Amino acid sequence: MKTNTIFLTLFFLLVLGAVFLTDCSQRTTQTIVEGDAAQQAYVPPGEYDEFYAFMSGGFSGQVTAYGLPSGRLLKEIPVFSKYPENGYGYSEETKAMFNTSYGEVPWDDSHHIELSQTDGEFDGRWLFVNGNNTPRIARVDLTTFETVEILEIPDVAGLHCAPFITENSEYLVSGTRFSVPIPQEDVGIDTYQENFKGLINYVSVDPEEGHMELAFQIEMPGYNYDLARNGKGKSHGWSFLTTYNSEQAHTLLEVNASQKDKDLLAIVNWKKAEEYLEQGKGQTRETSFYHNLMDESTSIVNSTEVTETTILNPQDCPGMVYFIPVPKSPHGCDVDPTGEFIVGNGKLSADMSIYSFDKLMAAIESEDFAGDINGIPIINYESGLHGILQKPGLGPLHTEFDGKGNAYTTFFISSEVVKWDVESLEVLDRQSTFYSPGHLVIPGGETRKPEGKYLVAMNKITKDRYLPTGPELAHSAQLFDISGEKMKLVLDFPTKGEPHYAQAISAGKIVPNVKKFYRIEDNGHPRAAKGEGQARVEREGKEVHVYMTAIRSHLAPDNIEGIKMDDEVYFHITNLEQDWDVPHGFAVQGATNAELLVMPGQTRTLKWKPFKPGVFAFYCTDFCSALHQEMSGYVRVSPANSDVPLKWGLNNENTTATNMREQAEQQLAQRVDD
Ligand SMILES: [Cu+2]
Repeated sequence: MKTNTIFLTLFFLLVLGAVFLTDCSQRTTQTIVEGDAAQQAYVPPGEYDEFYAFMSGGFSGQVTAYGLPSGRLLKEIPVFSKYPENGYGYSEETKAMFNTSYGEVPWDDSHHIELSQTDGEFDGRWLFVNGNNTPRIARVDLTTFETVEILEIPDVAGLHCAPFITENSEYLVSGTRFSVPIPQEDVGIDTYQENFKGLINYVSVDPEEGHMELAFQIEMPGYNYDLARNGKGKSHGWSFLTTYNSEQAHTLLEVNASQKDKDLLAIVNWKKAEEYLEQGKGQTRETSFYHNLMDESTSIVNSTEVTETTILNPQDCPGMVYFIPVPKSPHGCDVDPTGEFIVGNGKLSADMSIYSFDKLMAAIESEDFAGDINGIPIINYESGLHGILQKPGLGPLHTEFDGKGNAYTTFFISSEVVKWDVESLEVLDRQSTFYSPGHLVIPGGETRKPEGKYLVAMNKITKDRYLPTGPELAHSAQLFDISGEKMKLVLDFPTKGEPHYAQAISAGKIVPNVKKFYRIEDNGHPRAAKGEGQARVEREGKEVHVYMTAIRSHLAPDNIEGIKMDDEVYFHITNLEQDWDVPHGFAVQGATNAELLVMPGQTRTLKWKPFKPGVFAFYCTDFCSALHQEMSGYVRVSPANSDVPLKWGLNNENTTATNMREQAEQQLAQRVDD
C-alpha cells in the first residue's frame, strides 16, 4: 500500500508539472509563430502539396490522406470500419473484408501506418495498418487508395504493437499488447503468471503482389508488448520491441505495472528465426484466423479461414531472442537512419536510454548477461548502452529522425517536441505543442533516408485550438518547419478520429502510379455487363440478378418489372466510363444497407430485399453530369403470387435483346444536336 501511495503521488506530481508548464509559461500562438509561417504552409489553389501524409484514424478504424504542408484532407480511406459513403463493407464484393474468427467485425481501432520499403526507403506501393481490438493487419494499395487485404493475427489481444516493417518489406512485425491464455481457456485471471503468454508475430509480404501471410510466431513471457521498430543497414535482420508490465500484474496496472524501475526491451534476430524454421524447430498449433484478399481481376474479396500456425519457442532456439532493461514503462522504441542507435523511452522515466547496436552485438558475443527469463538472456543494461539523454522533458513517447543526425522526441506530459543530437546526446531545441502529443512524423523519418523538412506532431488534446463543436473537439495536428536549426510552428489543422500515427512520403513516389480508372476489358467480375448490350435481368429461383450499366447520364435498364415479394434482388452495377474521376453512385428506395459508389470500369453489387408491393425509384448518388438528376429509374415489385412477367427496358423499349446500346447512342446524339 505504501508503494501504491508513492506511485500515485508521482503521477499527481507529473500531472501537476504538466499543468504548471502549460499555464504559467504563457505560451500562445502569438509568441511562437513567426511572421512568415503562413507562407510556408500555403499551397496556392491549383498547386499540389509536396507530401502525402497518411494518418491512422484511431477509433474511427480508418486512414486519412492529407497533403503537406497545406494540411488539406484529400481522402478518407476506409479500412476496418464499414463506410456508407462508398459502400465499402456493404457491397456484396467487399462484405468479406470484415470476416474474422469472431464473426463479422465491422469496426476497429487503427493505430500504426507502415509504408512499404525497398532498401530502407519508402517505395510508394502499399500502406499497412493494424486493427488493435480485433487483431488484424490491413494492406491498402497506393495505386487505388483502396483496402485490398486484411489478415487476422491469431491468439493475441490488442494488436497495438503492429505492423512494423523491415527494410525490404520482408516482414510486418507485431506483438500482443495484452498477454492472454494461449490457447484461450477458462482460467482464473489471478493465474496470470502461470497461464498468460505473449506472442511476437512475423507476417511475410510477397515482394511482387504484396500478399500477406503469417510466417511464424514466437512465444514470449506474459508481458505487454507495446511498440517495435526493425533494424536497418547493419542492424537489418533484428527487431526491437518495448515491453511493459514485466511485473505481470493483472489489476490496477497504473500502479501495479509501475513497480519496477526498469522493464525490458525485447531484441529478436529474425534471420536466426528463419534458420530455426528451416531446421524444423517450429511447432504447429491448431488455431483459427481469417485471411481476406481482394481478387484484382474481379474486385471481389475472397475470405479464407486458416487453421494452423507455426510457433517458435526461444528455449529451443538459442540466439533468437534477448532482453535488455529499458526505463520504466516504455512506450516508443525507434531506430535511427544508420541502424546503430535504438531509442528506448520510458514514459515514467525522466531520462531516455539510447542503445548502440554495435555494443549490443558485442555484449551478445561475449555473453555479457545478467541472467535470463525463460531461457531468454538479459543483456547487462550498461553494456548495450550508447548513453543516457538526461532530463529532456516529461513523459517521452516517440522519436523520429531528420537524416542529419538529429532526433525529435514528443513529450506527452510537458507538451513539447525536443530536438537532440543522436551522437552527442545534447538537447538542441524544444518547441511547445498544443497539447499532449503522442506520435510525431517526419516524411521518411523512420527510414534510412528521412526528408527532414517538416515534422507533424499529433496531439491528443485540442482544447482551444478550433471553433468549439460541442463536448467533442477535432483532434489536432501541428506542422513544424524543421529545415533550420530551430523548429518553427507553421500550421495547425484538425484531423479525423484520433490521428494515432502517420507516415509521410514524397508525392512524387505515388502520383505517377495512381490509377485513373479500371480498364473495362480487364473487368473479370462474373456479373459485369461490359456494355449496354449486356445489360439484362435474370431470375435464378428467388434470386433476381440485375446486370445494370451506368454511363453519363442514365442507368440501363431503367425500368424493371416482374420482381416479387420474397425475391432477393442483386443490383450488379458496372460503371462503363473510361475516364478519370467519373464514379457513379447507386441507391434504391428501401435499401437497408448503403448506397454504392462504383469506380469507372468496376462492378459493385447491392443486395436489396423488396419490402412491399409498389414501384420504387433508384438513382445515381454521385453528381456526375449536367443530367445527373435525370439518371434514375424504377423497379416494380408485385405480390409473391402474381404472374407479372420479368421484363426490363430502356427508352420505353421492353427488352430481352441487345438493342439498348443503339438506343442509348441515338438518345445521346439527339441531345448533342439539341
Ligand atoms: Cu451518375
